[in-house]
Amino acid sequence: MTLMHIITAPDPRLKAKAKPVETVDGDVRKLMDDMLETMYAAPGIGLAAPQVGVLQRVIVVDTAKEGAPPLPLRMANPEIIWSSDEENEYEEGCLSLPDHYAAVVRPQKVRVRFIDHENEIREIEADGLLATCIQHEMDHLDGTLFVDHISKLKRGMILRKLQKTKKHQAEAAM
Ligand code: GNR
Ligand code: NI
Repeated sequence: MTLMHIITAPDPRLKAKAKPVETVDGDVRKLMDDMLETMYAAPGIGLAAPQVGVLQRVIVVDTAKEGAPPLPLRMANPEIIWSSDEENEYEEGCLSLPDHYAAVVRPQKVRVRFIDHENEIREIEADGLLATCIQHEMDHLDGTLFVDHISKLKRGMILRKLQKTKKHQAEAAM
């Protein structure tokens, strides 16, 4: 198991489109496990491969409540094959936009098809926070961040603050 470095905005890798996985082999399985370890350590409830600099269509998610047994999900090439008309608003955060939060509206339920860690095709129906989290992670695979779903004004505020934080951190490290 290896802890990976999580990239923060602005970074061109967070805006790129990730490539489909051909087969979930040992290398992809190790990536999934390293991403889960990195996600739990952060801590976060989801992580997409581009956030650790890997431009492959791989996400991991665990929305189990604190103290409850973990429910890790490992997905390659996830696709939304159905989404509800009913919508839901959540206050979203992102490990690549640290310390910034905004309300995002998305479908309340989604049906997702993906390849699991054993290279089997699977489908699940997700609701509530799990549905939000899967959609947030899948956005990362197409270079979309939660701030791309909010007003231009709010997005600009968050991205400018992050750029400033990064500059200060770089100066402090010199
Ligand atoms: O840890 C995370 N929390 C979260 C809260 C609300 C909606 C989405 C998320 S995902 C985020 C981790 C992350 O950045 N995944 O890409
Ligand atoms: Ni994110």
